[in-house]
Amino acid sequence: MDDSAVSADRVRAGDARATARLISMIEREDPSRLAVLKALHAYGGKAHVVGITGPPGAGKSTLTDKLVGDLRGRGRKVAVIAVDPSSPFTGGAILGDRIRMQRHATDDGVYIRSLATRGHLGGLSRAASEAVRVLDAAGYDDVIIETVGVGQSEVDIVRIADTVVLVSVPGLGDDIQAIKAGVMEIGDVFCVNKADKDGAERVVREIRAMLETAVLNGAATRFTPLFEARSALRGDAGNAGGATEAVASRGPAEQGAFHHITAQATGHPNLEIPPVVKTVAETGEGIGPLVDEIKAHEAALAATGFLRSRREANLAWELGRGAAQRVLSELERDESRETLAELARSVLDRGIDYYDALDALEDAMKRTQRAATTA
Ligand SMILES: Nc1nc2c(ncn2[C@@H]2O[C@H](COP(=O)(O)OP(=O)(O)OP(=O)(O)O)[C@@H](O)[C@H]2O)c(=O)[nH]1
Ligand SMILES: [Mg+2]
Repeated sequence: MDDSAVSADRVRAGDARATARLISMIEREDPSRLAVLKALHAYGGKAHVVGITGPPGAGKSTLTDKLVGDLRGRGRKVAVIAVDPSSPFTGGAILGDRIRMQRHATDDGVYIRSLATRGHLGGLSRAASEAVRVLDAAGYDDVIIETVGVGQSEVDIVRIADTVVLVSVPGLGDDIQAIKAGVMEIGDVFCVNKADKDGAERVVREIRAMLETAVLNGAATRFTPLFEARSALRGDAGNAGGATEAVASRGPAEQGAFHHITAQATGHPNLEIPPVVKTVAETGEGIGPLVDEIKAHEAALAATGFLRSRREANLAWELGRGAAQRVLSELERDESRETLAELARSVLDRGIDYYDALDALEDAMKRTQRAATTA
């Protein structure tokens, strides 16, 4: 098959080769991908997009492999995108992932793919968004994106995923603490993997304590708006009620699976924090409960209407970034460079000031744009 044979129909019909080709076109920014992406647009928006992120070697790929197995058992079609910004095409990690996930290779309800780009800034993030849209339109019920790194990762998983699973492990040492405190705010579901190792219970306690503190301080976390939307739905004050309300007296059904009460660190018996799940990815221990929490989060997003709000905010952000990239590539054109140099000379010669130069540049770009649209 060559690229010209790649069509929306083929992708939607579950043709894995067409899907693979299309994602390769996305990786190398082939302009001919756009027609196919546009034709797929109408069919998207159904998949649950799950981000798996955490420090290198935390067991994200092993975990993802087990998640795939569990979700398949629930009758869902699953796609996985493994993003590796550091090792384009040749990375050992990617090879490892392929081998690790090989057992799904013959299952046509599973699609696994690593993603890399030639690496100008923002390229990988754009590619990841586009690949997610393709797999969504191709009919995968769950699209899992694995990204290495926490916070500083080039692919902003927080902007792509409906549900972010933040993976931690015991034994990372104290230097990771400072990083952890910040990244705690990006997770929806927290996973402590390698629970077979010493110190797992301590990591669980630390994470819960950090989450409790964040909630009590009214920190702007990723999960705060969902918690608020849910307590509004229930008609109570949730955590905003000073965490003193008798949440614990509600039955499990009312609380929902995604409802956690803890008194551990702070002594507030009814404080609600996100789930913290212990797993041993290698043996599959804890995977069922982890999937339950991921799915409960999806259900909570849907029930509160917050799924739509989150997607709207993400898309608005992505549109802004796309627009900025268009401006940047416009500025790279020879004509633009010449205009920039001319303006720079005028500023140096004290002809105009820096701000006049910026205004003049904006005008020049608008003129080019108008010329382009009327041409
Ligand atoms: N003891 C133990 N080892 C595990 C567990 N899960 C994964 N590992 C091991 O940890 C190592 C790293 O696992 P990966 O799944 O490749 O980790 P990763 O987070 O995907 O790594 P990168 O993608 O390179 O960041 C491998 O040797 C796994 O076998 C676990 O639950 N317990
Ligand atoms: Mg990995």
